[in-house]
Amino acid sequence: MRAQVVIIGGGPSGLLLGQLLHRAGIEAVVLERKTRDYVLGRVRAGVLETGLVRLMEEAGVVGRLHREGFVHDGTQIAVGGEMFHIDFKALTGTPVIVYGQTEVTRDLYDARAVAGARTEFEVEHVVIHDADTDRPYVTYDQHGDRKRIDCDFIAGCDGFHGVSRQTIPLNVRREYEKTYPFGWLGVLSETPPVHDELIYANSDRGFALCSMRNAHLSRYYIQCALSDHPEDWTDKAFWTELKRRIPAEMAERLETGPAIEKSIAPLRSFVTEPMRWGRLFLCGDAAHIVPPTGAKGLNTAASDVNYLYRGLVRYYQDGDSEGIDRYSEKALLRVWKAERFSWWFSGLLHRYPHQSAFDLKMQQADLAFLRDNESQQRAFAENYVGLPY
Ligand code: RFL
Ligand code: PHB
Repeated sequence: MRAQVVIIGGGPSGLLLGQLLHRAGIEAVVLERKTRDYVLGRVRAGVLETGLVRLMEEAGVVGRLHREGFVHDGTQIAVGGEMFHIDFKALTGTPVIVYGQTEVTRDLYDARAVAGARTEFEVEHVVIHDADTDRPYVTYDQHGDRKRIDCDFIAGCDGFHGVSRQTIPLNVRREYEKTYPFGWLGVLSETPPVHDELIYANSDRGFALCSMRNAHLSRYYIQCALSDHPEDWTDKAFWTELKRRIPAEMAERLETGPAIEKSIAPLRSFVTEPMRWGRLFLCGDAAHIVPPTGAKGLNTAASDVNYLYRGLVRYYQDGDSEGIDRYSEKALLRVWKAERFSWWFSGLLHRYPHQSAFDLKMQQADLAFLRDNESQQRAFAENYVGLPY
């Protein structure tokens, strides 16, 4: 079998790229290791930059997002008992949209089904062959059969644990990594959000985040030890700890309820360079990871998709390979800025095991500068709403 592009991974990067290419008349097959329901069951990001929303518009998949997504003109930062507001709209003219990654993925799967585009689920042992030649192909097992797809290009959208990045030889690939000495314990609950904006909280007991999915569904996180397990945390213990980390006024207002999902994610910063090897292009978590502070993971995946999609369209429509030749360079320039912002914002809000009294003073001064200085707030807002593509 043949396709113009084989996309490995049916997460948000792979699906968005597939839908954009489909609209441009470029045929792409998506290979996904899990089932559709499994992919849709993963609770992850919740804040979309307008760049991602525009790509969803271009992909023709934006109806529900505009109806059900919440426009957020700013965010709250809590320090001890106090809160201050950063007004994205006033500082940058741009808001962000709160709409779950699960919903983005569901909309893209639905659009793929309507378009009749091919998605192969439950594929195993995906192997990329001859990516450094003009005739690459991909093999995989599905329900006991070994299959092969010949193609022009391969998009590695298979996340951090996928096969695509590993296919790039070690003497070509350079990896940069930082791990953090804590994780985030996340809870989803069918309760109204405590505030109409997100609250990022720095407290003596560690970081907390109050987020949401809609008017009846809240998402909360607290910094936890890497050795913790979700089962160690009863709902009661979670709510008690969250309340201690947010301003008293918010703690009083917080409505608690049973957790309908509870999970722990470790925090990591990671980048691989280059993001292209021959006819293989890496997109999203396959190439880079950010800590979730600042909600850049999904959004940075989308900016990669933007560059690759435009590069492929230029190649197929005009025979011009400049876009794909410069893909890695352009994507990485923006990736590193998102890495810097997520790393800085994580450092601003968390408690670290060996933080000295001096380190704490630096954190407090950094927070006070953000609270009091409009230029700093503007720089923050520009990064949060998303740097231009
Ligand atoms: P994904 O979403 O990991 O999707 C990759 C897809 O590839 C499939 N796959 C394979 N398919 C075929 N063959 C193989 N060999 C394969 N190996 C893997 C997988 O099953 C999967 O369906 O990557 P993508 O599309 O690049 O999207 C990136 C985003 O998902 C990611 O950046 C964010 O979700 C990161 N992230 C968060 N970002 C935020 O902005 N805010 C958050 O609150 C947030 N929470 C999270 C997160 C990531 C998490 N992970 C990865 C553990 C919470 C968690 C738990
Ligand atoms: C979320 O709603 O899951 C969320 C929001 C903002 C973040 C991270 C996660 O920075």
